[in-house]
Amino acid sequence: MLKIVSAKVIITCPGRNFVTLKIETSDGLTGIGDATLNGRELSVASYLTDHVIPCLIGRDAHNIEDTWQYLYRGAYWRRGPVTMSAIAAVDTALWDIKAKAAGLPLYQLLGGRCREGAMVYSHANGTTIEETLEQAISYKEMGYKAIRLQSGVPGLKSTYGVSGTKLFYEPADADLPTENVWSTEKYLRSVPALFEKAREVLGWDVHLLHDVHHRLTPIEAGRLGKDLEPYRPFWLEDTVVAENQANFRLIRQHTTTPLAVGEIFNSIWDCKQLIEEQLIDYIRATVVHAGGITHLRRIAALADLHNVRTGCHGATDLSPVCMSAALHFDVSIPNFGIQEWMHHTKETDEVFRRTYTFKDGMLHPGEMPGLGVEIDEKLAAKYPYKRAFLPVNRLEDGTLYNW
Ligand code: EZ4
Ligand code: CO
Repeated sequence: MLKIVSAKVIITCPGRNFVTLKIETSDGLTGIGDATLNGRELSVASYLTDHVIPCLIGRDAHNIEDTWQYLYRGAYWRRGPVTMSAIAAVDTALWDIKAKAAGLPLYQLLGGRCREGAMVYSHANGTTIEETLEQAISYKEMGYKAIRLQSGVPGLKSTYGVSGTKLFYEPADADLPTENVWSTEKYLRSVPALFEKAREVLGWDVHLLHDVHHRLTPIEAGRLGKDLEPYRPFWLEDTVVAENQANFRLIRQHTTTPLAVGEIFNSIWDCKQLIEEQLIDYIRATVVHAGGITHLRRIAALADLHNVRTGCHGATDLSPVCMSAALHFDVSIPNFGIQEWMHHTKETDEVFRRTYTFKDGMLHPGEMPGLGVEIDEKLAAKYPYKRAFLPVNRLEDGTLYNW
């Protein structure tokens, strides 16, 4: 038995907030898991400290599935982003420990490699089409095989995905929510123009992606998908809010543009209908927000039965601990599609010493036993938590809308 003797939550803000769970065992082995929930960080920290950690002490660190069931079924209150992020942190840390105990990189315990590395996509963004494409060209030169394009919308002051600091688009940017203004009409006119120009400038040998960030109705999404078909996007992401999964039937009736969804999903039940009815092509659930490696593998297995591939969320609010876990998962499953990757700040990469590396458009998890990432607690303590909110979004007449 590998007894859990202690566990603690580490909160740090090396450019943005991260919440990390660290578990220690009787053998002196430690494991870490990402518990970051953007804009709601302290609620997961409290869930772990007040309600989970007391139950972990004395448990066998090797019994990952039983611990997962204990925290999910045993809590009576199931699902939700706070609960599932907390469970994910425990699950990831236990997989880290098990792999270290075995002396193997985690992907070996998940069945070994299905591929050399995980193809990643990066973010090109700018206030104008020209600016966005300039950035896309530089990503292509760096070797990226896939690039997400987001551009400012003429007539709108600001919009999702466009930042001041290009490489690090960081939406949780203020200690009270900032406000964006939205117009579907203006937006729908701007995106096909971006993609038309992008194919002229970038050619056809690079995958192009776009994130709508939940702002359309199903019929509007059908229209956009149709308008983009000539430019063969790799995917169109989060076209509509997915609370009502049946909404996707209407989109599917109108376009063959591949659809991706799921970065805010926290359980297999959020994607069950979308996957079983083949209403989507890529599922974007992540390790940290969807119950850890154990639960994400279950989602991927269901997806594999229905021709749905994975495309894990990988924005800056997913810590290097989550990214590392995602990469071990990505290389070990048969139905991997693509992995999102945004660069973290230099300070973040110093606090989280990671061994994953980028080469020729792919990320590689590395060969260190475990996850291959360690947190420098002393350095982490130098960056105290800073309250930060995601923006809200309003229509031009002031109506509160989806961000
Ligand atoms: O808005 O991660 O595809 N990526 C995204 C992100 C999300 C943030 C929210 O925490 O949609 O930019
Ligand atoms: Co997104």
